[in-house]
Amino acid sequence: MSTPATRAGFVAVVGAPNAGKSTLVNGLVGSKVSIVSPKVQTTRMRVIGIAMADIPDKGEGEARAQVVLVDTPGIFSVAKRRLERAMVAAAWQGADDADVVALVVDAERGVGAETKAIAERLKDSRAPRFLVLNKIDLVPREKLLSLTAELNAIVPFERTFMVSALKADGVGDLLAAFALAVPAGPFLYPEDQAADLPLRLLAAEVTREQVFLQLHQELPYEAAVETEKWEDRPDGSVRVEQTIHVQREGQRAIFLGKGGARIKQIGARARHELSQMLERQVHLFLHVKVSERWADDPSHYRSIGLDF
Ligand code: GDP
Ligand code: K
Ligand code: MG
Repeated sequence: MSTPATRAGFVAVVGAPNAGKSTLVNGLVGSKVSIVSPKVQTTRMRVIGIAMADIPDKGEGEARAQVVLVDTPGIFSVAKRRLERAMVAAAWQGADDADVVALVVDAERGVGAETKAIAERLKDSRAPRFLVLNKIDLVPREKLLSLTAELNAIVPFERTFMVSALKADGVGDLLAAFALAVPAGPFLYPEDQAADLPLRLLAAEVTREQVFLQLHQELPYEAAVETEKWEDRPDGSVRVEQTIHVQREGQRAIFLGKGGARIKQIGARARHELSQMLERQVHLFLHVKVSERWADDPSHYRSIGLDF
């Protein structure tokens, strides 16, 4: 027996608030990943779920696909200041870098201002566009057809899917289509990490946010946070170990602060934020490490979700 072929890629999930994106991602991933929305908007794409699919592979047996679902933080910001505008531009760049962009629309609500604005912007996207009409359990079929026409008049979609994320209706077909739309190639994330990867990345972002808040302009752009261990404990709590990578010994001293006061403060705030988001007790351990060349190796950006 030969090893099955593999496929892997990114699907950007975009759509107005409450369209059902999180519900859909949970359905695609198949297990309940806590999808939370941190305030931080520093990344261009954020992994929100990883779905694995078995698909027929051009008559030659089965292929396994890893579909990495990302959102693009910042797309909704009303960009007034230069930095905000830059972040929104970067968010859209993230959508363009994906292998597929899926626009999720609440079919009961129809095309509101936000959906319209996103659809307009998708005109410039190089990635293939999939339209996902969600909440079909709430609307008659005729409405779905007119909605499809209305959206396709704004920007042509390659494919249209009608699903109920809540009732898991049509979600399997959508996953199979994503799986066939991502390129052939090796998995992007180790399978044994795939389940908690979004949580690892989230935890890294939460700590990074505290670094930004507490160190102000001092140096944080050069620092990166990596979640190295994620351990679910039998009592329902989680033990998280993270490394803050800095580039010089002097930076390490700034992070630690007098008698370690600063790192303790960063850790305490990050732990608090994270346990609120996850709704469970968190034990957080932070290490500060001088990794001079760490920031030069692009594979590290992927591992921490900074950029792709
Ligand atoms: P997001 O803001 O796009 O992530 O949307 P959420 O996934 O948080 O969903 C917003 C609301 O719509 C929640 O109350 C969901 O339960 C509900 N919802 C999502 N999908 C469906 C669906 O297929 N049918 C119905 N009836 N409700 C849905
Ligand atoms: K929501
Ligand atoms: Mg959501």
